[in-house]
Amino acid sequence: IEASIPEGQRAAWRKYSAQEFKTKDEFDAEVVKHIETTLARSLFNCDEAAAYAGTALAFRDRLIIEWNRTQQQQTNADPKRVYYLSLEFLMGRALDNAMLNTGMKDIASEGLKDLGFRMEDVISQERDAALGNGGLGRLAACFLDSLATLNYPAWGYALRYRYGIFKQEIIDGYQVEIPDYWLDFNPWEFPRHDVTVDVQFYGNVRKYTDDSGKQISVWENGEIVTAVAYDAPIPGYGTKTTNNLRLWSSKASHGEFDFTKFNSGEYEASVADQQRAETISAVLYPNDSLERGKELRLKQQYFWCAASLFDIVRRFKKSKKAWKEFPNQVAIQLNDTHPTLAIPELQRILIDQEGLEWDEAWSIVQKTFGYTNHTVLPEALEKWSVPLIQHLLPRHLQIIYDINLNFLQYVERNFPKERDMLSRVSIIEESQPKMVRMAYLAVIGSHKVNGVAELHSDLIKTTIFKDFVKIYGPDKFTNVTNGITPRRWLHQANPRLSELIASKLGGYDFLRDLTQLHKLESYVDDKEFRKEFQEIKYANKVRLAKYIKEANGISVNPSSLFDIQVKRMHEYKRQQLNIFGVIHRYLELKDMSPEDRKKVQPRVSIFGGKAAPGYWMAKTVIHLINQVSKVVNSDKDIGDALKVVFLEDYNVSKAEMITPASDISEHISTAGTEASGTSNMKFVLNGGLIIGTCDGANIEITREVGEDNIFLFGNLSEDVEDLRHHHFYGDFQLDPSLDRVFKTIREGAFGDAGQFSALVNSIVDHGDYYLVSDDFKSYLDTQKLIDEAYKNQEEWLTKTITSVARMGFFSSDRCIDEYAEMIWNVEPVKVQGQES
Ligand code: 475
Repeated sequence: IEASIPEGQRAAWRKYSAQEFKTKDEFDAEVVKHIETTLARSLFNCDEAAAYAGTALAFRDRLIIEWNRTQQQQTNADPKRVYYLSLEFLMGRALDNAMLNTGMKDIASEGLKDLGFRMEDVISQERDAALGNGGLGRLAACFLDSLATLNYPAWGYALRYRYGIFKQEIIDGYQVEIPDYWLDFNPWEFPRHDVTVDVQFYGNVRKYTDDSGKQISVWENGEIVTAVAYDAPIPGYGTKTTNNLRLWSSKASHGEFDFTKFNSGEYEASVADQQRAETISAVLYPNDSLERGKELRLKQQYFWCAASLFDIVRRFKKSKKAWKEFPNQVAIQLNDTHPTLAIPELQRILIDQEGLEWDEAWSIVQKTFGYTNHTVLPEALEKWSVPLIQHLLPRHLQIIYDINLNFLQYVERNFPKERDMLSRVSIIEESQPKMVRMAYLAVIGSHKVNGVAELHSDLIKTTIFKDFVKIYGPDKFTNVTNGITPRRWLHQANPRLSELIASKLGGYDFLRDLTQLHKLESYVDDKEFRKEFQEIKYANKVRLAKYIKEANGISVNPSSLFDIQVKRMHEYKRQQLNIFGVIHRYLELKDMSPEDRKKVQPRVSIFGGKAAPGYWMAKTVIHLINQVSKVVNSDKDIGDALKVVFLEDYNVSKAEMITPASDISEHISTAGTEASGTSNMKFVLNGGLIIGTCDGANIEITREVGEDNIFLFGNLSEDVEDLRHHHFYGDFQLDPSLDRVFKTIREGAFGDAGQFSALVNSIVDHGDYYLVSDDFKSYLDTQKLIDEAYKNQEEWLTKTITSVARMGFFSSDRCIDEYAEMIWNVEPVKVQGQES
C-alpha cells in the first residue's frame, strides 16, 4: 500500500520535520520535555534514574531521525546489504555510546550540569543490555559498531529475550542466579507492531503433482506463532550512518484458531497457547560453548531464522529483481551454527513458495551464506536429533535429507575410492537416534567458512572440517582474526588514555583508524608522556580498588600488581590453574620470614565471570576462589602481599571499568581450545600485559607487540593430543607443587575438602584433560618472571606503551573490512546529513 503523502502536502511536513538538537539549550529542552511529558515527572521528583531516562529519550529521538534517514537513503541506493544473524548481541549500555557516536557528549554534559546532574551518575543508571553469554555475543556487538562506523548497509537480527543472561550473586561463596528482567524501561527499542511474520511449527507435509507434472510440497496444519519486530538503532562513530538491529519477540498469532477456542469458552486453553508462544523469546540460554539439545532452543533458532529470512526476502522482493540477483543483493553471515536452519529455510522459500528449481535455488543459497566457526570444543558443536526436527520442522528435515543426498552423490563422484568418507561427512550421523550435524550443514550451505584467529582457522581445517577441505579445496576456508571496537574499549572505557593519545596524535582520528597508534612509539621515551601514561593507569587502578572496597569490602593497595582474569568460567579457560597458582603463592608466603615477605612484589588476584547454571565444575571453581579469598585476605601474616578478589556479576559495563586497571591479565586456556579470545586485546590496548598460552589470538598479539612484551608459557597445541594420550595410558606425574596445593586443600585449609574433591580428582584421577598439571610449573615460573619484571617499573612502562602502540591490527574495523572484501563483497553507502 502506498502510504506516501501527496506532493502538494509535503511542504508542511518538511517545515515541521523532526530536528536533531544541536545546542545545549535544545538538548535541555528535549530532556525536560521528556521528563515532564513522557515520564510524567517534574523538577520536584526528578532523581538520577529520571535524568537518565530523559537524557536517553532525547538521544533516542536523535538516533531515530538519523536511523530513518539512513534507511531511506539505503533504500534509494539499493545496495547489497549484510545481514548478521546472531542469537546473541552483548551490547552493554547504549547511552554513552550514543553520545560519543553522535559527537554530542560535551553538550549533553554541560546541559545535564544545568539541570543539576553529573554525567557519570546519569550514565551509570543504565542497565546493561545483556543478550549474550560471552565472547561470541560481544563480538557481534563490536561488529555492529564497526559496520555502522564504516558505512556498510547492514542489519543485525536476533531475538528480543525478555530475560538476558542471569545476574550473578555470590552468597556464602556460591554462585546464585537471579533472573535478568531488563525491559522495565528500555528507551533504545522501537516496537514495530506493524512488522510481523507468522512462523509455523509442527504440522505435516502434503505432496502432490501439479498439472505440469511438477512435484509440489505443502507444509500445513502447523501451529502459528507471530514474530513482532523491535528495532534498536546502531549509530556509527563520526558518520551519519545509523543501522538497525532487529529483535524478534514472539506472541500468539491472532488466527481463527485462537478465536475459536476463546469463543467456545476455552479461555484457559487460549491463554495457555498465548503463554506457550511467548515462551519462545522469553529467555537467553545461559550456556557458553555448550549445547544441550533442548526443544525450546531449537524453536528459538527456527523462529528467529524464519522471521529474519522472511524479512530479508520481503525487502529483496520490493526491488523487483530476478532471483538470480539475490546473492548480489544479500549477504547473510551465520554467527556460529545457531542460525544454520536459515539454510534449509531459504531453500524452502525458493523451491516451495517461489517455484524455483532445486539446483537454481541451491546455487543462490550457497552464494548467500557465510559461516563463522567460534569453537572446536566437541561439546559445543550443535547436533539436533532427527526425530525432534521431524516433529518440529517436517519440511525442513526433508530438505536437509535432499541437501545431504546431493552432497554425498557429489562426494561419491569425486572421491570414488574413499568409501568411509561418505559416513564421515554425512550431515546425518548414523547414531541412535540419528543426529543432524549442524556445522556440516553450515559448511555445505555456505560459500565461505571462517575461523576467528589464525591458529583456530588452521585447526578447523585439520580437525573438524578436514574432509571438507579435501572436498571443496582450501579456498572455501579462511581466517578473519577477531577484533574489538576502539570506541567502546578505548575511548569509553579509558577516556583519559584516549585523550592522552589524541593529544599526541593530533586528534581522535585513531578511533577510526587504529593503526595510527603506531605513532605512539616515538613517545616511548618522552618523559612527560610516560608520566601521564603511568598516572592514568594508577588512577584506573584506584577506581577499581574503590569499587572492590564497596562491592567486596576488601581493601587493596593500588600500588600492588593487579592480576586479572575475567571471562566466562570454563574448565578449558583454566581459572583453576590460576587459583591453584594463587594457593601456591600463599603457601610460599607462609613459608617465608616476615622480613622476606616484605620483599615480595605485592599482588592482587582478581577474578570475575559467570558459570553456566548447570556446570558443576565451573561453579566449584568459583566456590574455591571465594574460599581462598576469605582465608588469604584475613590472614594477618599476609597483609598486602596477596589479596584475592572475586568480582560478582561480571558484565560489559563492569568490563569497561575493570579492563583499564590491569597490570597483568590471564588468558591461559589449554593450547588449541580458545578460538581467539577478545578480552586479551582489550587489556593490552589499555596498557596491561598478558600472561598467556600459545592459543587463539594470543599468538597474533605476540607477533604484533613482540615476544618481549608478553609472558607466554605452557605446552603447545600440537603437543596436547600426545599428552592426553599419555595420561590416558597411565603415564601421569602430578606436578610436585600442585601436589602440595592439593594436600592443602584436602587438609581443609579452604573449608570442607569434600566440596573440591571432584575438581582435584579431575586432575589426579581422571586424566587431567585440560593439562593443568603439565602446565603448572611453567605457569609458576612465568609468574615469577612477572614479579621480577614488575619491580622495574620503567621497563614495565616501556613494555606497556610499546604494546599499546602496536595494537592497531586488533580493531574490529579491520575485521569488518576483511569480511566485506573476502566474504560479503559489499561496498559502503555514504549517508548524507540533514540539510539545514
Ligand atoms: C570463543 N559461545 C572465543 C569468541 O569469536 C572467541 C554461545 C552459545 C552457545 C554455545 N556457545 C556460545 C561461544 O561459543 C563463544 O563465545 N565462543 C567464543 O567466541 C568470538 O573469541 O575464543 O570461545
